[in-house]
Amino acid sequence: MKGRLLFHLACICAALNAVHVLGKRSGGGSQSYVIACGASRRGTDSDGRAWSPDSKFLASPVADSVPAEAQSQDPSLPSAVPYMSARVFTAPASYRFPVPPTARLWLRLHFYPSSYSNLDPANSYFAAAANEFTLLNNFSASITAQALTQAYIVREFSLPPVGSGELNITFTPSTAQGGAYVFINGIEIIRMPEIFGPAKMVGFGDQAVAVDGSSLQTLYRLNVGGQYIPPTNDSGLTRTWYDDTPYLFGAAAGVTSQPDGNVKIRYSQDVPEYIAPPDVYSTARTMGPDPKVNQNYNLTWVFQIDANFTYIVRFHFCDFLLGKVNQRVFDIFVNNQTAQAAADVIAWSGSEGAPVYKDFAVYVGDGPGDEQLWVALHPSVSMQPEYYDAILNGLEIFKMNDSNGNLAGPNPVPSQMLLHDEAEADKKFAPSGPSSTGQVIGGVVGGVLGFAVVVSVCLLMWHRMNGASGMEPGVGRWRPLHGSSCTSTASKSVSGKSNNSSHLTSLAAGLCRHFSLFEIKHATKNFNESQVIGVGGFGKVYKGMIDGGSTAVAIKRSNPSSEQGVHEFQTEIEMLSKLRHKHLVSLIGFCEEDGAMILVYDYMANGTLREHIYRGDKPPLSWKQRLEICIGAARGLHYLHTGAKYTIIHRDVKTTNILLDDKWVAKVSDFGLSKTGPNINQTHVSTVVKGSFGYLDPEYFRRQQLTEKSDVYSFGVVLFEVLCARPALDPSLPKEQVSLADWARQCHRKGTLEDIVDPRIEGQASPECYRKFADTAGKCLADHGLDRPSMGDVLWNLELALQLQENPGEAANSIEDGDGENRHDDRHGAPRSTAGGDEETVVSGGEIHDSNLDEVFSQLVNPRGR
Ligand SMILES: *[C@@H]1O[C@H](CO)[C@@H](O)[C@H](O)[C@H]1NC(C)=O
Ligand SMILES: *[C@@H]1O[C@H](CO)[C@@H](O)[C@H](O)[C@H]1NC(C)=O
Ligand SMILES: *[C@@H]1O[C@H](CO)[C@@H](O)[C@H](O)[C@H]1NC(C)=O
Ligand SMILES: *[C@@H]1O[C@H](CO)[C@@H](O)[C@H](O)[C@H]1NC(C)=O
Ligand SMILES: *[C@@H]1O[C@H](CO)[C@@H](O)[C@H](O)[C@H]1NC(C)=O
Ligand SMILES: *[C@@H]1O[C@H](CO)[C@@H](O)[C@H](O)[C@H]1NC(C)=O
Ligand SMILES: *[C@@H]1O[C@H](CO)[C@@H](O)[C@H](O)[C@H]1NC(C)=O
Ligand SMILES: *[C@@H]1O[C@H](CO)[C@@H](O)[C@H](O)[C@H]1NC(C)=O
Ligand SMILES: *[C@@H]1O[C@H](CO)[C@@H](O)[C@H](O)[C@H]1NC(C)=O
Ligand SMILES: *[C@@H]1O[C@H](CO)[C@@H](O)[C@H](O)[C@H]1NC(C)=O
Ligand SMILES: CC(=O)N[C@H]1CO[C@H](CO)[C@@H](O)[C@@H]1O
Repeated sequence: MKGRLLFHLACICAALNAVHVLGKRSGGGSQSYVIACGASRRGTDSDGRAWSPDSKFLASPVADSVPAEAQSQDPSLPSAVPYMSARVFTAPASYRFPVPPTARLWLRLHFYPSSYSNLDPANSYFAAAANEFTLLNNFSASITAQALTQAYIVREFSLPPVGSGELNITFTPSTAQGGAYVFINGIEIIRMPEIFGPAKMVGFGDQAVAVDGSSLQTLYRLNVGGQYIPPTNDSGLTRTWYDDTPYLFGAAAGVTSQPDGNVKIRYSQDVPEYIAPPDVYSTARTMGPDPKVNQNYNLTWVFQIDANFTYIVRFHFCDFLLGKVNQRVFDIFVNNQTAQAAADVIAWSGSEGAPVYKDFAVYVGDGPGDEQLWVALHPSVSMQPEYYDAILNGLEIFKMNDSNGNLAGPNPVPSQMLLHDEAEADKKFAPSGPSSTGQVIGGVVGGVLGFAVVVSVCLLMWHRMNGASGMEPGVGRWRPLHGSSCTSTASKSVSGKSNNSSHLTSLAAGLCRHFSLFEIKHATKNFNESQVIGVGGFGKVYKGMIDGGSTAVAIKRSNPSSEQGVHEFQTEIEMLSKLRHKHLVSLIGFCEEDGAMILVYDYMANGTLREHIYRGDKPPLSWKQRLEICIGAARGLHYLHTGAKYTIIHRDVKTTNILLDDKWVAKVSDFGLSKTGPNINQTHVSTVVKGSFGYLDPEYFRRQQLTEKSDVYSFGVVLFEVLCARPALDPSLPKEQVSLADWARQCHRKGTLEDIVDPRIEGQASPECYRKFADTAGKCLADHGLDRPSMGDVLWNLELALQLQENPGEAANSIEDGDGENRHDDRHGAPRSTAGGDEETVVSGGEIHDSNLDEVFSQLVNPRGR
């Protein structure tokens, strides 16, 4: 099914492992269950944690249950276990687990909506109950995952002690929907200490709500002012803590702080370590240094929640900066009511570095605006503290079961825009009624992570392509960007809810993630120079950490004033969102708030190819590594030229646009200058000359006619750069050597090329391999595009070179056979004797903007007059 297949084309976002599980320190022991449903044998997940098969816990007899395998594996799944197997029920069915009768339990349910046994995930609606508690009702994992733009969902519940010692988890397909069925991928049952006590009811004086007999669902768990904490770093309860920034309201975000050096968090009997790990208490958000500013604003977080439930809001505090009473006193508001006046952390905890937590309960009814929970802090001016400031270290929000023992809320409503995009691509999801509010309730993992948006790339692209008649590049295909409507809080962008973005947003948001400017600033430490990893014509590239510091990304920020930048920004989003290939850099998302034009990419740990060849203090790459990198880059370019519906010409192939990931896989980047190539009736695209000096195809330069052979030329320069370890243009050298392209070609012709080969790889290349490589590079630099090989030919020859390197004798004969005749790919094997066919084309009147151009041009165009 197309939709499923395309699922995999979705942005490859963070391979965030939200589902690390039981920490080694957990006291769970034999009373914990970690079950992979539908699995036939024990399996291990990516953390090395063992998941057992579920069959022996099924309450027999279960005639209507089948184990099933997911038909496809989404790239953002943290691990095949437990998500790739499932148990499917078409009738009510139960699991039974013997449990300790006096202990509170975590129950985590894992769902990966995919096609099991050819069933459509969109038809799966079901209820889940744990003994007398209803956990889920009319639950659609598919809709929920879609709304949260996640591939999989984890729901975390905390159940009160089960007196009978037997936990009965029952799944029931919804009868309201025809053909409904249940699927479940994983179940965890983990013993936990009783961490809940009575919680003060906000707005009811000292009245408290007892939590002991109730079940709770974790909605949010934040390490305020700090970073993502994986379950393995939790203090034994395998919880996941997230960064709070997506939930901050408004522009006033306060400041984050950490203790100087190693302040030891002093746990006590009242606040033992399992309440929250040291990482939570040792980072905080405060309001900032200016008392006047602080008096005039509230430090505020906003959360999406379900109406008609009571919520427990747990505040974690630990002051490691101030140590005296009445230095920092503040009021705590929950849903605009005073939950606590004159909170003084030191007065509560007794000393600096001692943690303390406070629980408040609030009932959220069914009025307008009641799907939100507001949490705010403000200095207690009336107490006249030494500093007008507030502090918060951690925040947890739990939903309590209602008086019927129910915890289930409605399915979230995916944004209309997403639905529209998806419906166009694949009629799989029917829009589910009107929605303006769209309550997006994350599970504990849920609301927090913005995963790959699961939409169809290709059909969308088709629509666009079909809509764009003719192939005049860049004309009328994009409307100008507006300063953008994206002034919403970051949480909206995380849940993919903004519904009125510019044209670009609505197209591209369906394809990848939309970041708020705030998220980007947070990720880059407010565009701190220390984060800069590159500078290009487009602007600066920063390294950033997103998703609470768990994922490294490269953030490219354009210069907002440049008109050309806007166009290239659009081009790049358009190009990249259509293209997915192992050897092309993946776009994760973008931000276009407040005129900012920011692109977020996969972070390439090993930087540019150039810095590994020269101009870097990196250890030199071996010959074979270089060859493999060239092959990877050639593959990426070959895909650009032939893999998409239209030829795409990169136009700026160079060693700084070939990036290397942590496994040394080469990825072509920077599509800002790309153009779609000529259609069948044209042989070239006329255009203003762009590109980088030293790599520019002289034919393109002369005639301003762009063909994919211009990329081949530039790639030839790259090949020589790799071989000789010197820049494409080096003005410090004698005149005839300035241009690598000219010099290398000359040397190659004279047979002296070996003299300029990088001495650090001397002796590493077999003679046959070296010759093949040099010949291929030389051919790429042919004066006339038609005399140059296609990218497919280049790729093939480089692969041959690699073979010759590895098996010098064996492949020798196949060279001559293979080279000229045996291979012709359909589009590029055209006989080369048809040269001259494009002579009649008129040179277009593109202007050359660069004032230095003539000077450089004279260096570039060689005197032999090609
Ligand atoms: C489990 O609970 C369901 C629903 O509450 C009930 O129908 C079923 O009989 C129970 N099964 C066992 C084995 O207790
Ligand atoms: C988890 O803990 C380990 C060991 O203390 C530490 O090296 C690692 O950085 C921590 N990871 C995170 C995400 O905090
Ligand atoms: C909340 O409860 C009221 C009264 O029982 C009911 O009318 C309303 O439909 C409920 N709202 C939701 C969202 O369940
Ligand atoms: C709290 O107040 C803000 C405005 O200050 C308002 O927008 C919001 O809806 C209020 N929240 C609740 C839950 O009443
Ligand atoms: C802070 O929030 C409270 C409760 O919503 C509100 O009464 C107060 O006016 C707010 N203060 C500021 C400065 O916004
Ligand atoms: C949650 O359910 C239990 C058992 O049905 C019940 O005793 C308790 O009062 C419920 N909690 C709330 C807050 O209604
Ligand atoms: C079940 O959920 C779907 C999707 O949210 C909704 O359209 C439908 O009305 C719900 N059915 C019932 C019986 O609540
Ligand atoms: C979406 O649009 C509706 C009106 O069409 C508006 O009421 C709502 O606030 C918008 N939501 C967002 C997040 O912009
Ligand atoms: C979206 O924004 C545009 C201009 O910013 C406005 O004219 C239009 O009414 C908005 N649409 C909705 C549904 O809010
Ligand atoms: C190519 O030219 C032919 C004849 O002029 C025309 O019918 C056809 O539509 C053109 N194809 C494209 C892709 O422009
Ligand atoms: C030179 C360099 O940055 N090398 C890194 C390439 O990537 C691997 C894996 O991340 C690192 O271990 C190297 O240090």
